[in-house]
This record gives sequence, C-alpha cells and structure tokens, in this order.
Amino acid sequence: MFETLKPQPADKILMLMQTYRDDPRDSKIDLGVGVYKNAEGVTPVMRAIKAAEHKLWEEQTSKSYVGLAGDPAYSDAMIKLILSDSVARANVAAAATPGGTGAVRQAFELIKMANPGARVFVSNPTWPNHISILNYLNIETVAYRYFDRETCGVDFDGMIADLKTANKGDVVLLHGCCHNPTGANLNMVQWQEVVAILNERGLIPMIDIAYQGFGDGLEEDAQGVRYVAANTPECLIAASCSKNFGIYRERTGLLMAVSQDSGAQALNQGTLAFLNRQNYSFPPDHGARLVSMILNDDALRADWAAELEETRLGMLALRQQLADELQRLTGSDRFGFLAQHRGMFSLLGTTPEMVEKMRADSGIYMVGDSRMNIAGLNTQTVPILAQAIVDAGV
Ligand code: PLP
Ligand code: TYF
Repeated sequence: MFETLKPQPADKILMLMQTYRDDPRDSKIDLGVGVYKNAEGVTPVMRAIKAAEHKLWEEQTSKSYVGLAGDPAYSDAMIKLILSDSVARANVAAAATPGGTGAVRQAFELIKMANPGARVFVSNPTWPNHISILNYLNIETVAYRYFDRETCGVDFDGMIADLKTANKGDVVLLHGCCHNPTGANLNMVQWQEVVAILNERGLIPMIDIAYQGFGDGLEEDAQGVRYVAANTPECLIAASCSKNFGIYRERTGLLMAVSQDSGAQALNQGTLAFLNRQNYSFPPDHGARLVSMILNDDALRADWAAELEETRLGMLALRQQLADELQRLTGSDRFGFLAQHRGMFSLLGTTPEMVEKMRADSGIYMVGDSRMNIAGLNTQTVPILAQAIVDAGV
C-alpha cells in the first residue's frame, strides 16, 4: 500500500523555517513564519496564560472528556469576544476545533456536506493552506482579485467585479482582519459594499479571523465580522486563538455557524458536533480552557488585553519606522503602505528574484511571495532591512 504514496508538496512557509535555521550567519533576520516575536526575538508565553495555567494546575480535578463541541463556556466567551452583541447568542452554533486550521477545515467540510456544488471564492493571494485544504477536499476554488501590486492596497474594484461572477450558493472566503499574506484590509465602507453583493447574489460568507487584536484593536478588528454576521442570512466564522493568546501549539480554535433563523441553530450545532466526531472526536481542551478562564476573569482579562495591546503597538511602531527609513533612503513615499498595512504581515509585491537577493546578500528571510513578518524585526534590524530592500532594487 505505502508504495502507492506520492511525495506531497511541502509548505513553503514551514520550509523556510528550516532554511533559516541552517544559515550560519549571525546577522540573519527571520521574517518568515507568522509567529509573534518580541524585541529579543522570543515568542513569549503571555502573562495571563501563565497565571491561568497555574490556577488550572491547582484547581483542575479531572481530565475526563468534555463534549464533542468542547466546553460551552469557551464557545460563549469566544462568541462574545468576536461577535459582541451583533447577533443573538441563540442564532450561533459553535464548536471548539484544533486551532484556526481545524475550524477552517471543518467549515470546508460543512460546505461540502451542505452544498457539494458550491465553489469557494478566495482572495488572490490568500493563506496557502486555504487552497491546499480546498484542493484536498476536491472543492472548486475561484480566485478573486484582492491585492493591487501598484499601490500595495486592496484592488477593491477588481474584487467587486470578480465577486459579481459568483453564483447563488457559492462561498466567499474573507479574512476578518490583518489579511494574510498582504496586510491590506477592507475598510467599513468596503465591508458594507461586499455584504451588499453577497446578499444580492445569494453568496455565503465564510470569515477566517486569526489575528483579532493585532490590527487596530480588539473591538476594531471585529467590526467587519460583526457587520457580516448581523447583515447576512447565514455565515461561517473560523477563529484562531493561536496569535492573540500566544498559544500556538495548544491548538485552540472555534468554528461558528451563524443564522438569522434561530430555528436553524440546533441543526447547525448538531452538525458541528458530528463533524468533530468524524475527525477527532473531542477537540483539545487545554488552550480553550485557558482562554475562557482569562475572558471570564476581570483581572486576567485586563492583563491579557494590555499585553496584546503592547504587542500591537510595538508592531505598528516597527511599521512606521520601516516606512520612515525607506522614505529617507529613497526620497519617496513609495513604501508608505507599510505603515498603512495592519497585522503581522506585509506583502512587498516584489519578484522572487528580489526576495532571493535579500536572502543571499543580507540574510533576510521573507516568504518567496515577498511576505514579511513585521514582528520578526526590532528597532536595530529595521534599518538593515530598509537598506536591503533598496539594494535589491525593489
Ligand atoms: N487562518 C489564517 C489566515 C492564518 O494566518 C492562520 C495562521 O496561523 C490560521 C488560520 C490558523 O492558525 P492556527 O491553526 O495555528 O490556529
Ligand atoms: O501564515 C503563517 O505564517 C501562519 C503560521 O502550514 C502557519 O499562519 C504557517 C504555515 C502553516 C500553518 C501555520
């Protein structure tokens, strides 16, 4: 049997981690995988997570199974964090998943189950795993224009024109905030326009939100998702706690199915539980429990939000420093978009050859599509990157 297996393509982002490790240069700079790093290059365990883990260690008396959808307290807390009061709780079905990836995977499976003919419209570009998982599940994908390589902002006219080619029942995958890999995001007026097209054409929104709190703030980053949830008949939301709680390896995510018809909730909830059972029975509990402990404790929550805000502001300051430095070196505003982008990533929009030149000459590791992780920088390395960008002829 095994001899029939074919080698599978490796994940480019994860491959880059290894190439970086193998580079002997002390001066190398890792702007690859999307993991937050502080000025010392460390991905810290957040203070509130440590405190909650300590409390959990003291108080937890059993590790018996929880439920197919995970702990309801986790779902409740996350629904509130993401959706606030944009929809009634009774209209939301939710299940814990192994990370945001698990939520994305389960959402795609639900789409396939509910409407096998649905196509999924994805932004060009999008997170490579979206496409990889959709291909694996034999779901047809259609790319919609999203990134304008001239301005490095959103090609909104192109996006709208492409969404107008979708048919009733097709799904449109949107990034809730902090678009990966581009860093370019919709403003609220644009969200409203997108929702108008979705409703006009009978399209189903699916939102992937993996960076709430990394862009403009915890509330601000959820405005688009909340608008969609409140103003479309139904939507799917895949959320990740990996980044904003810093619990990457705990595999903590949530899939939500929102319907304006509260009569649909029980069926949706049963379906999410069923899908969990088919794939892994019970979702991981440890990270989810820490998240609900934090969100339900005023002091822990305030400390978590403060640390997240520090993280967010640190990345914004690095963005501004990089844009300023490039303006100084080039005498132009060409790189001003770096300060406008939000989240961990920016797509420079350069050729793979330029990316390779920056790696070879300056030890700068960004993903081949010219995505860089801003959190991989610090105030000392920003000028080095700026010079390398100029030297590579970007
Ligand atoms: N969706 C997007 C757009 C992402 O960038 C990520 C990356 O971390 C995820 C989902 C899922 O992350 P995880 O499975 O680690 O929670
Ligand atoms: O885009 C990123 O870098 C993050 C982390 O297969 C990641 O989302 C990268 C690759 C992958 C899973 C997560």
